[in-house]
Amino acid sequence: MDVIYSERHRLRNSKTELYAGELVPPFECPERMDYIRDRLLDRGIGPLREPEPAGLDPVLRVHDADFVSFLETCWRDWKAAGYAGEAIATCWPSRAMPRLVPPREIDGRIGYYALASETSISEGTYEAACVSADVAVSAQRLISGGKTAAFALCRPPGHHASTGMFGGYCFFNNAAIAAQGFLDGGAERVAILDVDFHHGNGTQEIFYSRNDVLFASLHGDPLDAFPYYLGGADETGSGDGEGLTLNYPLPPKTRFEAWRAALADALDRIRTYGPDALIVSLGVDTFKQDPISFFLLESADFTTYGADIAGLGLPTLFVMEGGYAVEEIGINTVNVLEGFLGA
Ligand code: SP5
Ligand code: ZN
Repeated sequence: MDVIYSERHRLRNSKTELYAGELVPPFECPERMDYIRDRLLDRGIGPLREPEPAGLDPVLRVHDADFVSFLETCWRDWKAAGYAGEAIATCWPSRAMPRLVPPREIDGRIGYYALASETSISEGTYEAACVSADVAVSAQRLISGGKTAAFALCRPPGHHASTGMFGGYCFFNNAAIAAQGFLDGGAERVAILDVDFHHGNGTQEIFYSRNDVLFASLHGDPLDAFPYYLGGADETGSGDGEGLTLNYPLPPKTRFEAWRAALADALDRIRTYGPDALIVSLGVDTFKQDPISFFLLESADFTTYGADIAGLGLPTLFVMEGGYAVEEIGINTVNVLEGFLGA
């Protein structure tokens, strides 16, 4: 399976994450990619190819221009304000003050565009986010050109990023950009299956009222897990998109048997929808030892569900999302691909 990868993900090298009331080294760190790349090479999955620069056009098909421009200038403006640390949002338009006008001042601007405060912006963040989008677009174009599968080894991840918000370690929604790329390349319908532990709130928001993309997500119940304020089973899409958003919130300590039953339902719904291509938002933070999640999948389970996904028989683009038990992230990610290839 072709893998698209760029070393330039290292440009995303934030030193701080606001976690448990402290600034700690981010869970979403460059070393994650080293474990995955090394495991791909060990298992002979490849070749690894560099992305082609695609420019901002594919990004702007999904994201608001003012949001993209905020990400481009955030770090410069933060430094210009004379602040010592990385850029962190501390104030938002919340329920009681929903004035949706982007402020001029940088603290107000970053809060306007942030969905959470754990994700610091620092030197190189925007550039890395652009390369990550390029990785997704290059992999999508391989499949549009006739390949049956590809792995976009994206970093930073994307599924929490909505049309105009970053957070949850995400800036541009790589899976959504790829989905739009398939449609712009002639596909009529695309399905996105999000198996990351966290709900893909950004992807859901982007396609919520559209009938050309089905979005299905298995995740920790938002009453118990980040991103908390989206991802309920009662969110099913609106307007033309009614019935095309499918959420499977699952409780703490969910084991593979229950998780796999939800996956089987999602796969049935995707089969019925009849998409031209499938995108898998591939987070492996469902692993039992993930430091910030609460499902109990074992390494062998990843192989099993990779084969389940292959059962759809669709052209399939895997897009890397989360997964933070860094020692095992390579094994679990590659197990999904091997399960898929071996089925
Ligand atoms: C792409 C992705 O997986 N993003 C995840 C972002 C999660 N950020 C918030 C982490 C908060 C962790 N809280 C854990 C509580 C454990 N008791
Ligand atoms: Zn996640």
